[in-house]
Amino acid sequence: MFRLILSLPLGLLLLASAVEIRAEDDTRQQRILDELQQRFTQADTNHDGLLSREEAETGMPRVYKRYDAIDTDKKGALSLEDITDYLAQQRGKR
Ligand SMILES: [Ca+2]
Repeated sequence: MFRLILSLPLGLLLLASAVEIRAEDDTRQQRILDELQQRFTQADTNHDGLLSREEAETGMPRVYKRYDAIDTDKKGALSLEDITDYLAQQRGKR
């Protein structure tokens, strides 16, 4: 087994570890997304699938603070997608 690892081209090894890191990243991201979904559902007290400003203030204060920035089309209600889009956009800026 050890000999097999040694005989693997270095490039392949690097690629394998890169893929592994990538997979860990995806898992982490999925966990964040799951948690976000859960918090969104809890915060959406009238269950219309949208977060009003009032619902955000009570249930997701961090979203509330950035409400205007997230609510790009100014409809006064945020979908989970609005929030994830915003987060993705923020991540892209860094
Ligand atoms: Ca709602």
